[in-house]
Amino acid sequence: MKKMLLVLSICFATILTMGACDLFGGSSLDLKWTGFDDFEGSTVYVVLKNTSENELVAEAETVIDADGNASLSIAGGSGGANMLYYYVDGNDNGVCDTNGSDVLRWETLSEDIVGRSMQYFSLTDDDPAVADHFN
Ligand SMILES: [Ca+2]
Repeated sequence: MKKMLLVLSICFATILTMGACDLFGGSSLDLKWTGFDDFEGSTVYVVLKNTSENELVAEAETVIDADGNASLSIAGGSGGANMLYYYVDGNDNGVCDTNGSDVLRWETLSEDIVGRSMQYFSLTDDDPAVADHFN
């Protein structure tokens, strides 16, 4: 009987673990940005939230390189669709500003996505509501 309970416990724990790894197909989410030539050396701050529960899944940051590119890899978490919010701290003050100095964007991510490449063109596509997720 004890052996059977042990086997059931292991099976249950495995199922729970597998469920927790469903996000991004059980791997990681690879994010890439290009076109940030005017923001070399600035930090990109990222928040990933579960869409249905508005829960924080991950926070991360990366720095824009000399070619205007940035990349980041976020490990898998709980399942479900997610929203990616990010801003480029254009004035390097560590605060998400809505005065035109920072780039404020969001992306919708399906639960099975493994990567997203984003191209920056101009500040005109900014969404000031993104600041609500950082400040
Ligand atoms: Ca700023």
